Amino acid sequence: MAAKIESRVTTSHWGAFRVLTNNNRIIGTEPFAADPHPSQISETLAAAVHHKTRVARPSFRRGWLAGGDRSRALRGRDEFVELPWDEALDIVAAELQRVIDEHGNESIFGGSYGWASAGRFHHALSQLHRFLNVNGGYVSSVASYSTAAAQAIIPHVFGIPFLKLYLSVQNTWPTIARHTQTLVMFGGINPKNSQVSMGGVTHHETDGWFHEFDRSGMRRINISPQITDSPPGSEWLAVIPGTDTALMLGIAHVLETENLVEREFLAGYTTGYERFSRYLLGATDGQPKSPEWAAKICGIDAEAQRKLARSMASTRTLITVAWSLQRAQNGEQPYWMAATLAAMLGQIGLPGGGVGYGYGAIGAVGVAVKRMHGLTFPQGENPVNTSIPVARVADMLLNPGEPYDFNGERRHYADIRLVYWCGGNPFHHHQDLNRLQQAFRQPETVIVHEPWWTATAQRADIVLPATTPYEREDISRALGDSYLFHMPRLIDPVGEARDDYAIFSELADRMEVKQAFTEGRSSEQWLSHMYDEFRNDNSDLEIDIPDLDQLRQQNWVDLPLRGEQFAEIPFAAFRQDPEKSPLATPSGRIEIFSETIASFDYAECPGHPYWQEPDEWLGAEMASRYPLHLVSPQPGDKLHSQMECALADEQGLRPSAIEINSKDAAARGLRDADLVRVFNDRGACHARIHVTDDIRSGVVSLPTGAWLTHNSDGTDTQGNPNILTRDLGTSRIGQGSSAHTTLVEVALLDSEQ
Ligand SMILES: Nc1nc2c(c(=O)[nH]1)N[C@H]1C(S)=C(S)[C@@H](COP(=O)(O)OP(=O)(O)OC[C@H]3O[C@@H](n4cnc5c(=O)[nH]c(N)nc54)[C@H](O)[C@@H]3O)O[C@H]1N2
Ligand SMILES: Nc1nc2c(c(=O)[nH]1)N[C@H]1C(S)=C(S)[C@@H](COP(=O)(O)OP(=O)(O)OC[C@H]3O[C@@H](n4cnc5c(=O)[nH]c(N)nc54)[C@H](O)[C@@H]3O)O[C@H]1N2
Ligand SMILES: [Mo]
Repeated sequence: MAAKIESRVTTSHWGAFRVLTNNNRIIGTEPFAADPHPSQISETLAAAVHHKTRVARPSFRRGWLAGGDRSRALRGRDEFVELPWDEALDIVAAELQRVIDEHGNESIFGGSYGWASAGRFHHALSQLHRFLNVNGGYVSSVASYSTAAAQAIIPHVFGIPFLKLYLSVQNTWPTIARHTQTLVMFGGINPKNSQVSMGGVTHHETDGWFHEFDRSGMRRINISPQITDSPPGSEWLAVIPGTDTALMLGIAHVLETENLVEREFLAGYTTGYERFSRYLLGATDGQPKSPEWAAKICGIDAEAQRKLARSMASTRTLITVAWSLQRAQNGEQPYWMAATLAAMLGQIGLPGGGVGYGYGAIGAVGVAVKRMHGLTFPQGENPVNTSIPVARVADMLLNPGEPYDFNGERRHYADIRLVYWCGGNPFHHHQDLNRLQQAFRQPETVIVHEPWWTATAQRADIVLPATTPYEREDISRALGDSYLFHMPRLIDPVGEARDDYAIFSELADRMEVKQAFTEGRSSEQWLSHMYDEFRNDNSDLEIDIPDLDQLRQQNWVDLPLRGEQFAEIPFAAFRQDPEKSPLATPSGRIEIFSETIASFDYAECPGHPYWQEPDEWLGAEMASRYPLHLVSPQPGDKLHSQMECALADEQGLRPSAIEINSKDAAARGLRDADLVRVFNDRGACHARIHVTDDIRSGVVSLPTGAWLTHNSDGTDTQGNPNILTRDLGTSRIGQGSSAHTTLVEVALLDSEQ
């Protein structure tokens, strides 16, 4: 009997869509009608959910089961043995208990960074954290791969946590459309990226706003190695990667020497400009940061800098900075320098002026929306208070007990014996993956919950099959979005997959902490509980939030929370009266010089914004061997490495395409679609050449997201840029990922390689 086709709406980090099911299978998807620019990412959903790379049953690495030193060196090369769930859970519970008893909870790493899925209850990281918390805690991680350097520097400068600043203290799209005359975009504003947002984005608006900007006659300057980082209609200044701070200093020098600086603003609202300007003018180091000086570094000619500086000073100007700029060595500096430049222009606190961070990076930035209290699954308290900056994971595993510096603190790495990962794919996301592979061979046990045999699952000892969001009921509510979604269970779990919550409940039972973990609630009871709390917490908003049964019936609701009436002008109160509404910095002002940072005594970050040559850039000595700068942006056709299996099946899509300028291609005898080897001293991967003049000469671009697959000589055959990137903290301030600081060479692939 052919069952009839059913169609329900669900949501995801890339937005809502309709899912067609038949006979317990997903057979296709359709766009969500109310979305003006729906994402194409879900087109691969049916293929991915039922893909042969789904983890079917609990799987154990053979060498690990054999005991002894557990042949750790075989991780990633060994076979897996499948076991029934009950036996598997017994083994996992016993192993966790053993490690806790023998080495204590400080030997468990549960940071488990990753985007997991959009539903709020079945959020894999929250589930893992709660489970480890009721078992005595774990070593955690702080900040994110996305914005770690920004999260460290912004509070020193503005006295506001970066997450709050980028979501709530920025000009919104309607204000920008109405007031901004010059939009200066460092790293562009790319609708390809704002396709996604943590927890979802239902209205994809970025393209629409750029049409609006066209109508208002706004002048837009895209300062980026790739013209495609901004929608068409912008001027392009093709900056050399990693040199934006020098360019900003060049512009600042013009403002200062041509007396275009708003001195009153600097005097009333900032601290430390005098000390910074001594550096700017060369009094401290004998080197004025003139446009001529900057031009030699950043590749943008001095006259263009002068013209830009003058027009920034004479019009309402918004400086925007992409998150990518701080994912680089000394990535704190362009963020601080952009704030300083905006302060010199004196437009902070005026509508459509000042500085903004991360427009286009995710859909939630710039949306005029009334904020609500969130919908969260409580993680409980972590009795262990040791954490690492998130991107220092390989450093930690390779250097137990060793000291490191972080934002003014001296810390020590824990001695990790067991790694537990749920909802992330470090063998896609971390830098220098050959080094990570070494690091992952250190602990005694690596446990992963995953729906798919990702690069990380393949390198674990124990892999427990997790459901995808389409196989369980959930609720979603995202920051910056006005929608609430019920996410129905659309199909039964694939293979023997179980929900993370079900897995942890069973483990908690075996470890005698079931009551503490579940509080006696089933998944359904947790959903009602969380949802009731959410409604209560938001009762003061005086809007109609349906009850859970109504939401189940309706599938979704658009709450009256979005619109121009919710647009607030950032720093308006501070501008109005800096005495009455001071910033939460030590001085109460915007800190162009920070005594706090100066007191850390870090050579790479004195007390003011500062240009320092990165170790790898086109001006480095190393560029004689590796003359191409690699940028590794987010992939346009998917979210990170999710559903990669379905794309990898498509003809001609793997290895991934690397963009190269036509001059650089010609110099190497490369033509479109050629297969190449991309390499440096850290590793090599294959890629497919895409020749274009949309990228600056000297720069190549290879997006993230391929599942690392080593061939016999250690080359990645899929095109994952992280086999090439460098695993070094941005600086001792942020200790973030510095993926964009990477030099490589590209050569035609010989048939033997
Ligand atoms: N070179 C370079 N590297 C980068 C970046 C860069 O710009 N350049 N960007 C970095 C940034 S900003 C980020 S955020 C990271 C992203 O890196 P990740 O967040 O690690 O990437 P994802 O592919 O989203 O990984 C999520 C994983 O969770 C799994 N998953 C989904 N739902 C569930 C679930 O319910 N349960 C369980 N157990 N698992 C689930 C998915 O299958 C997937 O494997 O990459 C970083 N890496
Ligand atoms: N479709 C899709 N969208 C995504 C994601 C995804 O996986 N897929 N991931 C999301 C996540 S987790 C994050 S954190 C955001 C990240 O958002 P961003 O950090 O803004 O995005 P990226 O794509 O890493 O980089 C944007 C551009 O920065 C430019 N760039 C690199 N280095 C430099 C530099 O030194 N100077 C200048 N001026 N430009 C430079 C590159 O040309 C690159 O294309 O994207 C989010 N959006
Ligand atoms: Mo990110």
